Amino acid sequence: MSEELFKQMAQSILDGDEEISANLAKQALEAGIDPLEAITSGYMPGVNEVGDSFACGQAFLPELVMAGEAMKAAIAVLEPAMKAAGTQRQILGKVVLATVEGDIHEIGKSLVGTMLTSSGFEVYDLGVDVSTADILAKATEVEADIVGLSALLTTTMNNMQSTVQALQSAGLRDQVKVVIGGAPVTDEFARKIGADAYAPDASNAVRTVRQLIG
Ligand code: B1M
Repeated sequence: MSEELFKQMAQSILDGDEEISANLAKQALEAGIDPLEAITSGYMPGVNEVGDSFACGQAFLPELVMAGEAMKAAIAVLEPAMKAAGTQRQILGKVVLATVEGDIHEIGKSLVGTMLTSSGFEVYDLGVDVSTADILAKATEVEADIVGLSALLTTTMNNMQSTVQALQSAGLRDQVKVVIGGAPVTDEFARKIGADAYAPDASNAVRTVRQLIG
């Protein structure tokens, strides 16, 4: 049954249909399907297919926008269940999270934020297109344990390095660990720019942050 639902979820993203994607998310919750599983096995294949079609010129910006909106509508339904699943009451650490400057992709970053919140972290989500100066200011203000950076564009991933350097120059690098992620980012890139870790997806981000905080 979930296989059929997952196919319909992917199709709702391909069709850019917010109403159907949200309804399918409700059906998944009613059927007791894990919300993260619904995102990963249901909606993500759809969003990846739209991305691939866009890359080879078979889909255009409006389709990309509609797919993003349909994905957000589904996540809005699933999010409360993800947060409720977190039973942790004690704050495990403070995370300042942002999509780097020049980049407005928010869905993956927000998903990482939701998962971290539901796992017991205090998350300061600064949003998208956030400058290095703003990230540094917030990390200093809240005495962050972790700075989490997301980038979806090959052109903006380099802005992650300036944050690592700014933390270094401010003398905070020993206190604050940097975790990076997003489609074009790799483990090798994380090492190259001096970040502490790379996480390929939201659940790995939680695991990685837990390990870094010890
Ligand atoms: Co854009 N876009 N987009 N887009 N978009 C991509 C990224 C692209 C790969 C599509 C393609 O060509 N195949 C391509 C980038 C190519 C490249 O650089 N190599 C691209 C492009 C080119 C663009 C524009 C330049 C298009 C244009 O204007 N001509 C433009 C850029 C605007 C800008 O940022 N300045 C643009 C705009 C948009 C929309 C606004 C229309 C929309 C975003 C809507 C929104 O976020 N509100 C959009 C969308 C939807 C996509 C795709 C289709 C889907 C992204 C997404 O939301 N995925 C994307 C293609 C693709 O990814 N296959 C594409 C779902 C999300 C849950 O996954 O974000 O990967 P993701 O997050 C994952 C992991 O990566 C990881 O965990 C998440 C959950 O598992 N992760 C982290 C993410 N951040 C993390 C941080 C961590 C750890 C893990 O630690 C802190």
